[in-house]
Amino acid sequence: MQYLAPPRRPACPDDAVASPGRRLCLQVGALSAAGALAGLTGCATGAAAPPGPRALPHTTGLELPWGMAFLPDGRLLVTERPGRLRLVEVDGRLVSAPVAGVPEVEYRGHGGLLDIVVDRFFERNRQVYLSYTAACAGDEPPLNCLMAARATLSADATALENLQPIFRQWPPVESGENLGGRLAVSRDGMLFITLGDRREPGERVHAQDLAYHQGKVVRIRTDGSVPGDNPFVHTPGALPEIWSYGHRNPQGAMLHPDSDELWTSEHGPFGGDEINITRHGRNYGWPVITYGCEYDGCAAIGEGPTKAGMEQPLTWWGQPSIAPSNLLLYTGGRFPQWRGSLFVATLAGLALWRIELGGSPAEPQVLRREPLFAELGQRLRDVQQSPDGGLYLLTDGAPASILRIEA
Ligand SMILES: [Ca+2]
Repeated sequence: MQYLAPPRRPACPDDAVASPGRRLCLQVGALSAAGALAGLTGCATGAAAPPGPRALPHTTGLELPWGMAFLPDGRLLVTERPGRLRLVEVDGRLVSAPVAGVPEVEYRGHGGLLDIVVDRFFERNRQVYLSYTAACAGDEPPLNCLMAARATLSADATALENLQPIFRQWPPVESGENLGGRLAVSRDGMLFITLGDRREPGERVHAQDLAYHQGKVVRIRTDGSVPGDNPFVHTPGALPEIWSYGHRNPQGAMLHPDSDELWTSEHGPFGGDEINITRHGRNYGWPVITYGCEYDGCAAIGEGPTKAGMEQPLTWWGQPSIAPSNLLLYTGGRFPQWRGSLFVATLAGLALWRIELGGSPAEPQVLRREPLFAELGQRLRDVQQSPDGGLYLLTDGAPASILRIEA
């Protein structure tokens, strides 16, 4: 069983301090300008699981999954990047036939079928939203776009019906990396879509250019129309879907359960992964400011870590990068000790980070951070809360699994 395999060991920084109780090492970094605790890096050193909740197999046999979403009845929809949507029964059984009617995707680089979210009024409208990359222009070189579509899940949950694209990235690009691609729906019916900078050095500057969707978070209504209160609808030359800009690869997104504000997690460069409270019209700095450096040789990027008019992250991670894939604020009753904690699933970090928050939803403070389930040694693609307050992890790769956290 792959989830019980011995852990791989990420490199520990030389100046790491061992914490025997948790068999972890922590490197304390800087305080951010906002005063939030930042720059902590954790790495697993031991094999034994610490006491506390355990991760148990729930579903096995997935291939390159990317996103998962609970239906109100406790079943799960899971995307597989090659272009399949899978249904998981409440008991964890994977329905063998994929859900029919998914959009045609371009499965290349990091692309393919990416995220899925369920409408807040799913019980009334059976509406779901998908993100994916599609061939959208040119044969040589082939160009792709990040897309979003809405569809109705059939009454027997075997097919998507009335599939309708509602967002297409502009302009089309050749790169298949740093896609972003995460979706989140707010209580007031707005769909947020994250878009990465597409990685190429010539592309990253577009994160600061409002004529490009790259390096942005966009906000549309669930029918694809642009809300009139988006920040740049009256800015000449700006794409009206843009909500926030200056992002590198924001691959995680959630609406805060109390404030309904958008929070995102972002893959930074080497040692610059971030959590941001992602607000109307704000500039999150990339590639002008960052706490990280180039992956190749750690050359400096931009102008340093801060600049007037650019937002600071709520919290960030130093070297080595944890590579955050998605985030979730836990509100369930199954794990009372974790109520109100922010969970961040990580790929390279091989752990689920738990962040204790103080302050208010509008002005939160990071009180403490700890990596959990590092003993699994698993790259994690997603973390979600079930309707009955359970906590579930989606592993990466092929074969991949859904893990159920049990007290
Ligand atoms: Ca930033």
